[in-house]
Amino acid sequence: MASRSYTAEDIQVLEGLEAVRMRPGMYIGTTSARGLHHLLWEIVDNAIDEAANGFANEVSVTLHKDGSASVYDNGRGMPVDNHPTLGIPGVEVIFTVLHAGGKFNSKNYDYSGGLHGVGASVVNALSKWLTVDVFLNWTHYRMSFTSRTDPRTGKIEAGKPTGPLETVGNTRKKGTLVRFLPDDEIFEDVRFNTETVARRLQELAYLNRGVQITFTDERIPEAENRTRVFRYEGGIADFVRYLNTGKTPLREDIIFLEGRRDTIICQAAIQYTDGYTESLFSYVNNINTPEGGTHETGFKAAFTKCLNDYARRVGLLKEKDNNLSGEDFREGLTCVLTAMVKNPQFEGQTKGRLGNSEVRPAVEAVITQQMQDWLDNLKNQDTATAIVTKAIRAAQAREAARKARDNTRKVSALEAAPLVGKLASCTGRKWEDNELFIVEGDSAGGSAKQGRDRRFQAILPLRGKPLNVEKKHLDQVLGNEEFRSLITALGTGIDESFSLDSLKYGKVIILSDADQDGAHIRAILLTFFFRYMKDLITNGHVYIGMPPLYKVQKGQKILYAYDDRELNKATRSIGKGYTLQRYKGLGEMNPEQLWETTMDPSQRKLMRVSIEDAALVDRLTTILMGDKVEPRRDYISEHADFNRADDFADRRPEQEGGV
Ligand code: 2B7
Repeated sequence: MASRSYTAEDIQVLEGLEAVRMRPGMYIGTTSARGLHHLLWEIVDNAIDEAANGFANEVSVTLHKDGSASVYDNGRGMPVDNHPTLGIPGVEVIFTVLHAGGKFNSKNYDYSGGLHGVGASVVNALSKWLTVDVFLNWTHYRMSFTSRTDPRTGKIEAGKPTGPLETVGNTRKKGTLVRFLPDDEIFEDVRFNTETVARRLQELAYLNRGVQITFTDERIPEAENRTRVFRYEGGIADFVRYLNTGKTPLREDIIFLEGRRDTIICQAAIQYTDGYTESLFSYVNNINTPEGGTHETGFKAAFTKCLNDYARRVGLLKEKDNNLSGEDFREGLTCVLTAMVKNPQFEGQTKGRLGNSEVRPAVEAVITQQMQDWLDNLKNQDTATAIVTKAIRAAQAREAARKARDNTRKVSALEAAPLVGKLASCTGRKWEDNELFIVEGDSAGGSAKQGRDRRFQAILPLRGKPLNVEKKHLDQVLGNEEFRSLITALGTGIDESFSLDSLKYGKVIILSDADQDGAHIRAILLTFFFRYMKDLITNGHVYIGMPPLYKVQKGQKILYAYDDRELNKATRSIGKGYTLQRYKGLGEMNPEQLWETTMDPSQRKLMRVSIEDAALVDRLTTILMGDKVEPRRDYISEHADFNRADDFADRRPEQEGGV
C-alpha cells in the first residue's frame, strides 16, 4: 500500500477509541465474564450477518491456547478499497472508527443483529492485539492493531494500526478472518467459557438455517473431541424438535410458517405436545426476547383468530359456543418465533422486549396468511382437528381450575383451615426469617417437628409421592391434597393469581432422602414451583436441604459426611475402631440428629435453587419429568452424581439456632 499521512480526522478517530478504553462499561455494559463474551458476540454477529444476508454459508469460531479468539466467515470479505471521505481502507475504518458499522451497515445489510455492527472497533479497543485477514479478489490482505495503557503515564493507545494494510499474497479463499486477544487489564477474567460459547453458536445455527458453524476449542487436548459442528437444514423447525426432546408430540409434523411484509421477515415453527405448558421462544435479529413484544403480540393474535375461525368453519365450535382463548390454543405448544427487523427497539427491564409498533401488524399479516394456507391444506386436517380438540379440553379444564382456585383462595383466607392441619407452623412473626420445611414422609416429618426450632421453622410432611404436575392440568393439581396444603401453607396463591406479597416464609426448603425416590420427589416439587410459582424460584426463596449420607462414630465422637470424599476425610481423622452408619433415609435420624445435621442454620448445608436459562430448564424439566424414559436416563447418567456435595455450599450461620 502507498504510504500516507495521518489527517486530522484520523486523530479524532483515535481519540474516539480511547474513550472506549476509559469507559468500557459504556460500550459493552460490563467488564465481567459477560462483557468478555460480548466481544466475541460482536465479531460473530458480523460473520452471521454476512451469512444471514446470503453472502456466506460457513462460520468458524476458534478459541486458541494463547487466550485469543478467532472468527472466520466465507463471505465477501471486508472492503479493502479506500473509504470515499476518510481516504483510508474500509477495514481500517471498520476497526478504528467508533460506530463505523452504522455507516457501513445501512447500505450493506438489511438486517443486523448485535449492536447493529458497530462493535468491531470496540472489540479492537479492548483487545491487546487484533488482526484481520481479508480474502478477496484472489488476494490475501492483512492489517493488525494494538492497544495499551501506559501504567506510568496513563497514556492510552487504542486500536492503533501497527502498519498499513498489507498484501500477503495470492489466495483461493474468500471471506474475513478476525483474531483478537482480550486485554487482561480491562477484563476481570479473560478466559472464554467453552459451554457458553458452544450454546450460543448452536442457537445461532438453529436460527440461521443451513449456515454451518464450526466451533473449536484448542485449549482442550486434541485427543478429546474439541470441535463441534452445528448445521441445521430445518432451522427453527429443528430447534423446536430439539426443545421437545423427551416430550411426547401430539403429532409428528411441525408447522412451519414464513413470510415477509415490507421490510419485516418472520418465521414460526410450531409443534404440539401432549403436555399442558406453553413454551414460546421468540427472537428478533437473532437476539432472544424473553419479555416478548410486538412480534409476539402479532403472532398470538393471528394464531388464535385463525384457529377459532377454523374451528367454527369445520363445526368443532358451534354458533352458541364462546371463542376459545389464546391460552387454550397454546396449551402444550412449543414454538420458536423469529423476526428480522430494521432498527429494532429493545425495551423493558432487561431490554428483552421488542417495542417497534410496526412489527405487530406485519407479523400478524404473515402468520394469518400462512396459517390459513396451512389449515386449508387437506393433508393437515388431522393435526388441525387434534389442536382444536385439545384446546376445547383446555378451555373446560381452565373453567374447572378457576372454580378450584377460587375455593383454594377462600380457604387460604382462613388462617387455620383444616387443610393445613398437617402443617406444624412456627411462632415467628417476621415472614423473611421463617422457614418452611417440606419433608418427605410422615416419620421424618415427625422427627423434624420435634427437632426444629419452632420459633422460625415450620414443617409440612408429605405423604408418599406428590402428583407429577408435568402431566396434569391445573385443576388436577389443585385437586391434589398435598399440593393444596402446600399452596395454602405458602399463602401465595398459584399460577395467574400467584403473588409474592403474601408469602409467609423467606425460605422454602425441600427435604427429601438422598436416594432415587427422594430425587424424584424433589424434581416433582421443583417442577411444581417452576410451572406454577416461578417467581418463588427467581426471587431465591426455594432451597434444597441436604441430609448427611454417613455417620462415623467412635465413643462420644460423631462426624457426619455428606459425600464419599467427606467420608474418607472423616474416617481418617477419627482413627481406627469407628462404627459407620449409612443413612438410607431421613426417617433413620432421631430428632436431635436431624436438627444437628440438616436443620440447624449454623451447621446444615442448603442449596439455593436458581433458574439460569429458562429454555434449558424447560427442556431439562421435561427430560427429567416427562414420560419418555430414554432421554431421562441419558441425562441422569451424564450429569447426576448423587454422592456429590460440591454444590451444597451454604454453610454460613444464618440465624441463631438452638432448641
Ligand atoms: C457493519 C460492518 C462491520 N462488512 C462489509 C462487507 C463484508 C463483510 C463485512 C464481514 C467477522 C469475522 C470474521 C459489504 C460490515 C462490514 O462491509 S464484515 N464481512 N465479516 C465479518 O466481520 N466477520 C461487504 C459489501 C461488499 N463487500 C463486502
